[in-house]
Amino acid sequence: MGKAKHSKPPSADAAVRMTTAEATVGALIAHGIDTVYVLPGVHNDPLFDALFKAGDHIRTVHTRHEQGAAYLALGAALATGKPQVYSVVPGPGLLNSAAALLTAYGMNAPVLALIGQISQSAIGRGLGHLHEIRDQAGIIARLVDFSARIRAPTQAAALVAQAVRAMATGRPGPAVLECAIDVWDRSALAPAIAPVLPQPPQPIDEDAIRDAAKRLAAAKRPLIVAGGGAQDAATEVAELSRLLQAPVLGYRRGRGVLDSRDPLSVTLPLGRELWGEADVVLGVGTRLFYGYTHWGIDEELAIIRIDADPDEPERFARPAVALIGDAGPILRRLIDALAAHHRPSRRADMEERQARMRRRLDKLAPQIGFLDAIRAELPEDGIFVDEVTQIGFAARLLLPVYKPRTFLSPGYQDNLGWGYATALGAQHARPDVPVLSIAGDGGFLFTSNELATALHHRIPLTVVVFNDGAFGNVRRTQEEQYGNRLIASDLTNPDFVRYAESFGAEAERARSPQQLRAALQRAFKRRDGPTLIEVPVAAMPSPWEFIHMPRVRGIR
Ligand SMILES: Cc1ncc(C[n+]2csc(CCOP(=O)(O)OP(=O)(O)O)c2C)c(N)n1
Ligand SMILES: [Mg+2]
Repeated sequence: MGKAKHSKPPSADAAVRMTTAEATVGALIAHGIDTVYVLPGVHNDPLFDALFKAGDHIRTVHTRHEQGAAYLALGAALATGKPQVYSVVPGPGLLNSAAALLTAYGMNAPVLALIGQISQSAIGRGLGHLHEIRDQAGIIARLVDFSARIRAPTQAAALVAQAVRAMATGRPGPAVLECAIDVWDRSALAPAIAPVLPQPPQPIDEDAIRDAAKRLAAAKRPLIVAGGGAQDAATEVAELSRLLQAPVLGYRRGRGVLDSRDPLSVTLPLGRELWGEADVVLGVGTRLFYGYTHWGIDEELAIIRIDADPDEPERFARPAVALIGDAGPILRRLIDALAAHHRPSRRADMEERQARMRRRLDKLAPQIGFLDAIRAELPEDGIFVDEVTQIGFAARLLLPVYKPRTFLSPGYQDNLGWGYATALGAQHARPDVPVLSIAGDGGFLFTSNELATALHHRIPLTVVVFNDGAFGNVRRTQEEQYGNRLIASDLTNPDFVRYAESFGAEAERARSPQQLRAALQRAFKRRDGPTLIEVPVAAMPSPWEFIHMPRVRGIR
């Protein structure tokens, strides 16, 4: 798109004269960053010029709102597991992107934000410069664990390297680099290639491995709980689960760690039932939030935690054993220590339990009909992007998920409206597989303006909008718990098909699961642009009895 096609990659030779912006872009490229999701503005003009000059070595994808830029980066990070970058102007640009940054923090997603600043000498003086915001660095420091301001060209490469390393060290998560409007184009002799900092070594606590292995070997009813931190340790989780015949509970961010077709793979509410019976729970990359806060623990239950964040295991209560570091290598050590272990198959028992629970969940029949249509058409490695909507809540419980990183769910922020733009980023970063975004009529309009981005950058994302004419979740609560005093929950919607078509997208309406299947078939064949499918729906049965469930064991 008008970019220089033959500019050279930054050379590995000695220092050359370059601007802060050029050094930053060179460092991003050296760290394997191939895309920057952006919304430009005067504070960052030199950065954009450096991106232009970098030619094909880095793509620039501009969105229609800063929240879109940040969500696209988040979606790309979640779909690939690799660091992703977005850039926006300071003040309102930063704040517009902040909900996505907050979500990236909650999901431990490696999203690097490059945020502009007013001129270096004016920062903190309250003079009223364009986009000035009081204590921007302080606001940022509340949102992410690693942040810094680039104050000179010679600092740029090293700070990018530090930010990228910080995003992958300990608890992973987002990072922010600020740079002042007058620093971006300051030039100096700077190292041409940023040093990629090695990850610090992660020694594994062998005593803790022995202790954990002993407890797991002796456990009569072990349960594994997998969270977002287990997504890259799926092979090891599956192996350990097989060895111990231990069910694996994955909900929201833990879906897809163990293939749903394995009878040991469970979601809620079966996970709660198993939690109630367990004598040892192994939490892998999860806060164990539901277990600790809803279902309860007692003296018969020993908890073993594997977590990248050394502070995490003791947040609720001290576990029996804590193993700190990457889940994969730690699980591998546990598997080695348990190699001689053999247990009778739990298949028959688990199949019986799954069938029994499924009969209860059949109460969600309208949602299941649509989920079945989706699963039938979305390929095994296709990516499903969840939303805070009835089909999403049901998907977390019921959609079969076959592979890690194919079910993207917003974690504990559960922020309405994240879905469409996040899915766009996932689809942009993974053009090789279809990505399906679902949304309610409420959530979709939060980022539906990014349909223009999908068209502009030819991102072949499919979205299904389930339209009940309401913030349905809120309305149902008002009906059931507040004497039907309905307030602020009815919606006036556009004609979604004509709306999407007006952007140039393909769009159609599907009125049944059968029609949805046929529409999805057509949509997934299209690889040159976006599709919207509107599904008009009635109010749906509540999923909450399967999500917020009472205590199953003792007082904490
Ligand atoms: C950022 C944010 N704002 C508000 C909410 C509260 N909230 C949860 S569900 C919901 C309504 C969702 O409506 P819609 O997207 O149409 O889905 P439906 O429940 O109708 O299927 C709202 C407002 C939220 N979770 N996140
Ligand atoms: Mg709705």
